[in-house]
Amino acid sequence: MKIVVIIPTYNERETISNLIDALEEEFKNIPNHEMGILIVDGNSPDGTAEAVNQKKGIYKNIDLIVEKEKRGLGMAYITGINYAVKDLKAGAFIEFDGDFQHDPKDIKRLIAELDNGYDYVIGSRYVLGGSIPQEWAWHRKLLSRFGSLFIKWVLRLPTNDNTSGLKLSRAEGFFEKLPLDENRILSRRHAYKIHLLYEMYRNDAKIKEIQIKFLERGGGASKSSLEDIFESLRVAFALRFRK
Ligand SMILES: Nc1nc2c(ncn2[C@@H]2O[C@H](COP(=O)(O)OP(=O)(O)O)[C@@H](O)[C@H]2O)c(=O)[nH]1
Ligand SMILES: [Mg+2]
Repeated sequence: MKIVVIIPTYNERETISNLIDALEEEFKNIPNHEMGILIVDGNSPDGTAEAVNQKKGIYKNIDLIVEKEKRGLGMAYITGINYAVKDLKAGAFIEFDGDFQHDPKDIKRLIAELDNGYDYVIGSRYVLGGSIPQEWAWHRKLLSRFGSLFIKWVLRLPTNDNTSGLKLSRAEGFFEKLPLDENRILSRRHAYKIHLLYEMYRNDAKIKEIQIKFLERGGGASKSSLEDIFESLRVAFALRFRK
């Protein structure tokens, strides 16, 4: 199957080249699938796209979309998912961060569960063996843990990590059912994740959570903010109480 790793970037020049090298190395351990990388860059002023273009000269399985401007994480993924499935003919796609917080070695573990028949594989920080960065301040750890629990409770979800950014989705049978345009997605930013998770669940995807260690950033700075926490609550309630 063709599987595309989608990576949104905004000012990730410090990490993106090493990340691409690490992913390409890992792909060698996945001989039964055709692997590709799709970077969706929000027109980063730091030259992230140039760094990606250099790697495009070395590896033949990299695509790059440069958006007109930074439009939010959700919009970057929507652009990437549509391109991966419609243009690159991906049978599955993986959401993956561009800052090394996700471990390239987890890719083959996600794919192993796809091969086992699962439709939606979540890299989970909140199942046995999973973790968040030790360096995080206590209030950040608490917010992340209770945020996931709260979303689980509001939406009656079976899953434990409901804001994880690392996941694999099977396209066939699900792509057409997902709200993958700016008029239907309930958040253009980080909270888009909750909406897609909920739709996969509602559409009876076979879901599997596998433990991951969420790492500290490899460099650069986070783009998420307090606003994203409020948006997550808004999206959860909007889904719960929609007609
Ligand atoms: N294209 C694009 N990428 C983004 C945007 N916001 C965040 N990203 C990228 O998405 C990934 C996850 O974002 P990050 O800020 O690390 O979120 P955090 O891990 O929740 O703090 C990183 O690779 C970011 O560079 C955006 O608005 N547009
Ligand atoms: Mg990050």
